[in-house]
Amino acid sequence: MMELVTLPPAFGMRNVSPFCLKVEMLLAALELPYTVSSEKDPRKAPKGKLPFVIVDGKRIADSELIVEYLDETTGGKVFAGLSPQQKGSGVALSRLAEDHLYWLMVASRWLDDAWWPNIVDGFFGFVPGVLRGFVAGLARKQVAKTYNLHGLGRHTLEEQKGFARRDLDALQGAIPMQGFLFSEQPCVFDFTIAAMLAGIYDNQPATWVTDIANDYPDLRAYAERVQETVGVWGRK
Ligand SMILES: N[C@@H](CCC(=O)N[C@@H](CS)C(=O)NCC(=O)O)C(=O)O
Repeated sequence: MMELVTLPPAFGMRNVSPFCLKVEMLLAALELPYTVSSEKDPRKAPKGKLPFVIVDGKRIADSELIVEYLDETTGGKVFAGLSPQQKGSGVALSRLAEDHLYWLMVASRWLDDAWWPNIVDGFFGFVPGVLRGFVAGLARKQVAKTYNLHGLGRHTLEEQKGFARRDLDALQGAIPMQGFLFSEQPCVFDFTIAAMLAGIYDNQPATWVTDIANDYPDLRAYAERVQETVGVWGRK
């Protein structure tokens, strides 16, 4: 049986990582037996990030590589029925969600001074009191550096908000008003986008990205539809 290793619950969410939630949704949709465990320190993961899965004693890290593994081991079930055009659009939308919108969500949690105490409690509660602020502060510096290297961190907050709006506009334009991206059932690309949106809509309290996303009720409805269909929710 596969073990999915995710972050522990935080910010009112059972599964706070969109990458972990995507894999969980896919495992449920494929009706594969799995267990979920948590690791509070991502540095202990094979590539320093979550999720990873443990299968037959082997650890596979990175949600996309896990998806590839699941496709191979189920005889192509993950991408079954998707045309090359649909796969192309799905990968492009996933990159938008996971490599761009994600970083805006991360910044809205980690780099907003008003939200920062939630990070300290939610992610660093396990660190003994005297060290907690110090360890959390070091991690925050790392996030700020990564955000800057990405490029998004070089913009004013107003400009970052503009980038978030354009990402959400693009997603809103791409998703259908009913049903799912490419067929009557959600596919892995629906899981990718819905998991990212769940993290934005359901984290408590709202971040500035949540506030912007609240202007897109169709995206919220879509994220709910995907979670309900597969029976896996990010929130508690
Ligand atoms: N490309 C990776 C991204 C995973 C990722 O960024 N996970 C975050 C949690 S949402 C993480 O573990 N961050 C810890 C860190 O970067 O130190 C995947 O698809 O699995």
